[in-house]
Amino acid sequence: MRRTAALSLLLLPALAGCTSDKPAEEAPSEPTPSASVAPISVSGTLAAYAPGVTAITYDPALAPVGATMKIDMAPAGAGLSVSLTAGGLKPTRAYGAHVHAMPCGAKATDSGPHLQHTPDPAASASPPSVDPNYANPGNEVWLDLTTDATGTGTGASTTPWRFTDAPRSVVLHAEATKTEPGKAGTAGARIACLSLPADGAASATPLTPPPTATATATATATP
Ligand SMILES: [Cu+2]
Repeated sequence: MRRTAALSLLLLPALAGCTSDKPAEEAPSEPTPSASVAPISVSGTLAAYAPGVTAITYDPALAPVGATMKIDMAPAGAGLSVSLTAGGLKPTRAYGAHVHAMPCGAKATDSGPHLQHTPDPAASASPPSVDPNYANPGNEVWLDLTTDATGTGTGASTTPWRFTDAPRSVVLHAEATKTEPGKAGTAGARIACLSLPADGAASATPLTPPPTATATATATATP
């Protein structure tokens, strides 16, 4: 059976109670988060949907079969650094991309809404949140990218928070993500989807950022 996705879960030593025998290079002046967080790296090669396929194209014209998606998540201070690298897409073209709440499925809508740090109380899975107070790159993980001449592109986001609900997919959209009221967070059709493993994602779950956290949220390549 051909595997369309390779998973690698790299476990960090627990941050709490670490009895390192090497000298501290930079002693933290503030409490470190008590939860250990495992970086995860998930990659897949796009294929048509079939049961068990974890990297799916819904629009082979814009996200060809054989194109690749790779997501990396790692702790960044009290927050999270997330990056998406895609290859084999159309050249010099903008794509939207976000972390979604549900795994990819037969239908493009199966990946559910965007994960939000502070959920939009007025939103549900359908219709999704389009209020820029909630649907923004500081409250969601936006990974928009623009491909180069070879069809490769990278989008990245660093958040001062970590997920409380496990992220389960990264969705590639046909257009750059919009920010205006009523359309915020939308980015055209869902054209491809990479599922994230429940166990790996769960390890990035627990988190209460220390009150002194000063990290800022950024999203690159957004209009
Ligand atoms: Cu999305």
